[in-house]
Amino acid sequence: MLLYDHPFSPYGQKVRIMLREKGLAFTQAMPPGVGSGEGDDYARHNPRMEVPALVVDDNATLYDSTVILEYIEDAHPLPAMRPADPLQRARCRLIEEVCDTHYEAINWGLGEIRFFGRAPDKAEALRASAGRETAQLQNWLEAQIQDSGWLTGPDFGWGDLCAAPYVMMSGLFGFPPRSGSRLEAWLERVRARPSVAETFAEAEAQVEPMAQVAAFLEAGLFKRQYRDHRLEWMIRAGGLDVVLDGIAKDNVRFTDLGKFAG
Ligand SMILES: N[C@@H](CCC(=O)N[C@@H](CS)C(=O)NCC(=O)O)C(=O)O
Repeated sequence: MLLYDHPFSPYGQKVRIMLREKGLAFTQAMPPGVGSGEGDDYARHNPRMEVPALVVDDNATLYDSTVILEYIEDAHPLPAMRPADPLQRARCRLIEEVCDTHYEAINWGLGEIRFFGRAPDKAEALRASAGRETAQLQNWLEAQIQDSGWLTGPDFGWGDLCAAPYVMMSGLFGFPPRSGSRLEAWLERVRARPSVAETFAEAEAQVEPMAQVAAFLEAGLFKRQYRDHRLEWMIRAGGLDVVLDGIAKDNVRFTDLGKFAG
């Protein structure tokens, strides 16, 4: 299998952790022009112009990390990442949904400030908002930890692999779980798994290269994807000007349904 991905993408990390947990071989590639929203060849794989996308065979590419995880679990059921119990299965979906939407948007906003250099005059206020909300979601996640020490069942599984990238990335932005908390202990347990350690190492190695992306944005090589929860976060945190400025400079993008038309 070929996985179009970027090491820093939390959605890509979810997929890589699951593939590694199941011992499935895959190769990784970055789509040409990643971050620009352009590239006809890649649009055939993923009209949303996002990573991850999993090329299953010559005729089938799947995109959206949730869809990809479901496919991997269906096609390669063992070892099972989702427990059999219906309520636990629903909790897997719930944790994944909250993390992919509300949690991801905060880390993405922090990336806009730190790496892409948006709104230097507002950076402090935006960071304060992100820190407050990160703590709220980390409290919520901590309350989901079960007696087993994992999020969704007796063993490491779906909920853990979906939440882990977001909590790890909070740490990269200076908002790790509270010292001595159960969430901090959970993150250490998760990090001890080889699948997670390898995936986190790939993401952490990107922090230094990310220092260059503000210049790439300035040079017009990137158009940042201001979609759904990300857009809401930026506005909610007080960054409406960031959105308007990005539209004026043509360095933000929204979903282009024309890419679905082929
Ligand atoms: N719902 C999608 C979201 C994927 C997504 O937003 N990926 C980001 C990277 S984290 C992306 O590729 N954005 C496009 C861009 O940066 O140009 C999923 O779960 O896979």
